[in-house]
Amino acid sequence: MTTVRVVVGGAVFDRGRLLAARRSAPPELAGRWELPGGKLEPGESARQALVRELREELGVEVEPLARIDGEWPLKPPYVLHVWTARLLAGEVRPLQDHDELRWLTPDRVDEVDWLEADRPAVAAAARLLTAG
Ligand code: DCM
Repeated sequence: MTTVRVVVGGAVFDRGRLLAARRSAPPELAGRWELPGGKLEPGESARQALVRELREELGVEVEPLARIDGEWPLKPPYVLHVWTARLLAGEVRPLQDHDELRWLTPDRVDEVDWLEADRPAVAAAARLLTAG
């Protein structure tokens, strides 16, 4: 029996915009856009993993806010969970795994080529931003 393993992605909000990150690796995902994040390590909560991953990948501190309902399949045994998060301090920089970052207003989230798994959560995040 295989237990699913969680990858946590962050819908990072700042001043009414959503952060999109373009992957630089692996080759089959490079150039596609995602909600940045990564795999939970043993003993870690989703909130802890998100804080750690965004510190490593983007050099910023975030505060996870709430989970977006749903769970989306990735390459087995992984599933994607998404949390909204607020930028606490600093400027995002692509330190690891990404080669471009973009802040998108909710009416413009469709302008980048999101990984399939991320699309429902991106749409939900855009609705949250629009609702204010
Ligand atoms: N992944 C994804 N969407 C995200 C984060 C990750 O589809 N927002 C996928 C890409 C990889 C896997 O999850 O196949 C593991 O991600 P990573 O390589 O960043 O640990």
